Amino acid sequence: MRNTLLRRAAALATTLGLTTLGLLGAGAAPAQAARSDCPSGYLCAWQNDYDGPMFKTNTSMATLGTWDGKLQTIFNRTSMIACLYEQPNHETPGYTWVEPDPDYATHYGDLSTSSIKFVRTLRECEAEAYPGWSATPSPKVNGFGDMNADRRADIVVRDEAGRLWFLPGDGTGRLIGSGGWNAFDALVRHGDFSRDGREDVITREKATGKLWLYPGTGSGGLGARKLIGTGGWNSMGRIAAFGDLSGDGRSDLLAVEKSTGKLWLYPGTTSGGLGARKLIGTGGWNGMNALIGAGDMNSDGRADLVARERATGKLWLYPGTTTRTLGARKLIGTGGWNSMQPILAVGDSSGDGLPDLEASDGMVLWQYQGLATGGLRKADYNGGWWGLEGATAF
Ligand SMILES: [Ca+2]
Ligand SMILES: [Ca+2]
Ligand SMILES: [Ca+2]
Repeated sequence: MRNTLLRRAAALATTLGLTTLGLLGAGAAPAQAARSDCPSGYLCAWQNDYDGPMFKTNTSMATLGTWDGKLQTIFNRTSMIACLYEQPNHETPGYTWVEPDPDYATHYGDLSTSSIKFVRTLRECEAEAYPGWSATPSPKVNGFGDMNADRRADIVVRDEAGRLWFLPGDGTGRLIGSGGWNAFDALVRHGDFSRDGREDVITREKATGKLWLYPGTGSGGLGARKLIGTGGWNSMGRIAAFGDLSGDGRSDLLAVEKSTGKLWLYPGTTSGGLGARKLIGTGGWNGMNALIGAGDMNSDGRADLVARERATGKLWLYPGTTTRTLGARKLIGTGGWNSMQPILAVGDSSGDGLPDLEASDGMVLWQYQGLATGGLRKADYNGGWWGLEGATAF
């Protein structure tokens, strides 16, 4: 009651233009004192405009008790997105959300909130942080794109909050990186750089231009990282972990040089590092806005590259050759591919032993079945892919 009276005095003082504490007297609260009562790290709410008792919580709540249906003015001083559900137990449909904001509250008119959940990414108000992903087991053991040797093609997703998720292809997901992965502006995999028979992940650190190798553990997780590029990798545009093009049984990395549009091959070495680079594309590669290590798409035993042409939206297959270069390109997508994001090459998801491509139209992930000739056939629906604009999949 005392607080309420002080607030009314403060509000009156504001109306009268008497806004200094001195005029109000010692201990008096300034106007809108109730808002400042909301501690950092909490979501606070009032039934009216900062008037009356204040609700506060810093944990998700399945029911709100006496506050059920009474949260009108919301002040989210947590670091999380608050999902506000019309039903108890975070049931949908019927929810809205309030982004974290240390300074400003949000007003709602007739919202009837009955439960609250705090999440890191908006998608989690009604789904998992990661997309659904289902792959048919391949006849090939330890095939391209299979990080945990269960014959299913796997996907790794970095969510908007910087967490890393492993998707084994059975519809589930598992957290393999608890945070900080937003420090990287390139995340690629495919190929075994650490020479233990398991597929690895390579990342480029945005702030330093360093290149890191995260060795796959064989169960979908990643081991202790190793520095494989001490700096300067920011001068490269797109990079792609590719498979073995140099023909020595080790995996190689491809990178496009921003200033020249040249495509370079960085061969993997016996020590798990990268050797002296070799020019394999003399120019024009800045015109490609996706570079995808796709595995052996044309069934000749050598790893191939898929690239998307920015100007046309076409998808091209660049076959690996016996001379350790890229051969004459072949058109495998006649257009429209610029609207697909991401385009993923994660191995054989259709179960016929041939590598496939996956591409999202922003709502669902479509399977483009790889044909033995290197071509593609739009085949199947592979999972929901909405609300992931801020995510990176590879
Ligand atoms: Ca797998
Ligand atoms: Ca090939
Ligand atoms: Ca296939």
